[in-house]
Parts: sequence; structure tokens; C-alpha cells
Amino acid sequence: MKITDVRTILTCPKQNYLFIKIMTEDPEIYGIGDASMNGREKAVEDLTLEYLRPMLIGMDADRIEEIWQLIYRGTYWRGGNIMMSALCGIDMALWDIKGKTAGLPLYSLLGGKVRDRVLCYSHVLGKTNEEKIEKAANFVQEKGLKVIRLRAGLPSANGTLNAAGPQNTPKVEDWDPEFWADEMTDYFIKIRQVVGDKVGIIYDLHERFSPERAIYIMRKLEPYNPFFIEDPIAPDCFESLKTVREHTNVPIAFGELYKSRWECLPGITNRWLDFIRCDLIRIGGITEARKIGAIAETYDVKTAWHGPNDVSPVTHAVNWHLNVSAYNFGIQEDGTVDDTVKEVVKGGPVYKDGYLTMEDKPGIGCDIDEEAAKRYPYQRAYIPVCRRPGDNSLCDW
Ligand code: CS2
Ligand code: MG
Repeated sequence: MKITDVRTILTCPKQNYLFIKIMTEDPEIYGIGDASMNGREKAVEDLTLEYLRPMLIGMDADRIEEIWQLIYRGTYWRGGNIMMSALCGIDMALWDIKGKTAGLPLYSLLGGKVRDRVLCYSHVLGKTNEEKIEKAANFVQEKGLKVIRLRAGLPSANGTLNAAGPQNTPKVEDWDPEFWADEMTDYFIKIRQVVGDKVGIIYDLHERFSPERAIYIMRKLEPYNPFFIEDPIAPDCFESLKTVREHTNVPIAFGELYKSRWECLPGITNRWLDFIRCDLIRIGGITEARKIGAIAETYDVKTAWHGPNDVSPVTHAVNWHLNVSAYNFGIQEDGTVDDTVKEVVKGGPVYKDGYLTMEDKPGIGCDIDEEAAKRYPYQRAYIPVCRRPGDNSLCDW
């Protein structure tokens, strides 16, 4: 079936999302993909419309692998976050078309279910530690979460969501990785005491620490049994990950900033990590996630695909299809879906008792209400930056 058009839908129902819609010769069959990249949405849109759209029109939508390779290798300047995000949106939309054409849900095309529902975790957010402690207790007792996630340093995730209005410069947050490590561990221990021993606690260190600070924190947390420690250090230096691995015993999840299969390789093949947690959008979609997942399975590494609120319910749905059909699934991060987002994006996983389920529909199972999307126009926004209060120097956010 020929591709007749590639369109974009850029909208901000609480957070900027960039969707890609691929139309086919059959007016009833189109595909939806997510190409959202927090803080750089317009750049991805421009690449898609100016360069990728003309070359895709007229191609056979069935040839997903061919199109993936054409965009990745055929550009010569391969990879990078902008290109991989556009490639992901296109890849998801093509898988959606394939599922709709076959009349099968995506998970069925991926080999069928190996589990009925998907274990998930949610973010404990709040402005003060007291608020977060109360939230953690509520998540476990009222909502039935089996695993919760804390994050180092940030009072809340408000800085990453941008419906508050257009910005001209990134928000600055105070942060001192050298001096605030003990606060990180005290907070974890308090939460452990409140939720008890049976609940899994994930700690997202958000690439914020040097290897030696990360090792210090992780060693202190070893007796409190973290489910995993997420992204303790920046992703750039593989030797640093090796060093952290060699000096601590807690499970490590890593990789939300990776943007290719090859960046994932050293951590997986050397077993410097236990959970690979790339963002599907950044690594090029379903086609690439399957390959990374298969390499991980070979090395006894589990998946924990990135799933914050700044990926849309379309990516959450794709994560779900991958999780339900992969033997080496570990856990899924669950973003809270705001009511305004639900106005724009229809479908996606549903939370119940610590797990995610999804209704059977052909393809990915999501659609965009384009009229609703127009009611929430794009607003320029930036991911915040961190500076040390002492000398105002920049550090990893
Ligand atoms: C975080 C993300 O979900 C996570 O684990 O690391 O919320 C991250 O901060 C955002 O995706 C940045 O846009
Ligand atoms: Mg993270």
C-alpha cells in the first residue's frame, strides 16, 4: 500500500507533543506515531516535513525495515536526537498501518503475548519531602502500586512540562551534586521506612552525579534494597559506568539518553547494567527497540523503557505492546495522563492495581483528535538547567 502523505500534528495539551500521521492509498488506513522531543519539537517537525516527507510519498508502507534503513543510513549524517525522533514517529506510524491492514494489535505482529498485563511504577512527586512521603504511602496503600519511583533533587517535575506559557530561556534550578548526596540517601531511607520492605523503590539519579558521588550514594543505599538505581551518571563515558558497576552491588538501570543501538551495546554486553531503559523515540522506534530488546535478552538484561509524561500516550501504548510480547521485560515507567491530554490523544494503557492493561485494537490502538489538538497550540519551552548556588556554574540537570 503506497504512502500518499506524511503530516505532523504539533500540540501542547499540558506538554508539547509532535505526532506524525502517515496517510495511505486506502482512505480508511493511516498510521499515528510519536516524534515528541521535549524542548526541540519544531526541529523534528522541520526535518520530517522538509526532507523526509517528499522521499516517503509513493513508497510502500509495508516496507518498514527498508524505510528505517533509508532514513538512517541514506541520510549519510546518521543518527542524533532530532533525526532519531523523526525516524521513530515514522516507524511507529508504519507499524500502526501494518497492524491496521492485518487487523491485528501491534503485540500480535511482535510475536504475541507472553504475559497478560504489565508491571509498572509511578513517580512520587511533590514540593516538599513531607508531601512526597505522604504521596508514596498513598501510592502503595490506595493505588496498589508494587513499585514507586523517586527522583534525586528536584522538588517536582513541573519544570519539564510546559503548558504554563511560552518561554524564551530555560528555567534555572539550584543543585549541588557535590554537597547534597546525603540528602538523597536520607530521603530514600525515610520513604523505605514508610512503605515497608515489600515495595520496590526506584531512585532516578538523573545523570546528575560524578562516578565517585554516585558510588557513595549507591553504597549507602545497598542495605535498603533499591529496585534499581536509574541513570546514576552522565551517559557519555562508558568507563564511568564500568567504574560505578564495579564498586556497587545495587541493580542499575541505564540509557534514557542513549540515541542508538550502538550506545547501548557496551553496557549490555559487559553487563554493566541490569535494565536497559532507552526512550523509544530517541532510539528510532519499534524497529530498533526490538533489536535492542533481543540483544538485551541474550545478555540477561531486562527492559525498562523510558515512559515519562513528555512521551505521549502513543509511545506508552507502543511500550505496552513491546512489554507484553517480550520475555525479558522488567518493568514499565507509567506517566500520569492528564485530562487535557486525553482530549487530544485517544487510547493508551490503563492503570489498575500496579499493572497496565490495554484494550485490543488493530495497530497501536491510539488516535489523535485533530480538532482538540488545535485548541492547544505549541508553545516554545526548554528543559531546565541546573546551577550550583555557590558559584553559579552549570551542572547536569
Ligand atoms: C525522567 C524524565 O522519567 C524519567 O525517568 O528522567 O522525566 C526526564 O526528566 C524527561 O523525560 C526529560 O524531558
Ligand atoms: Mg530518568
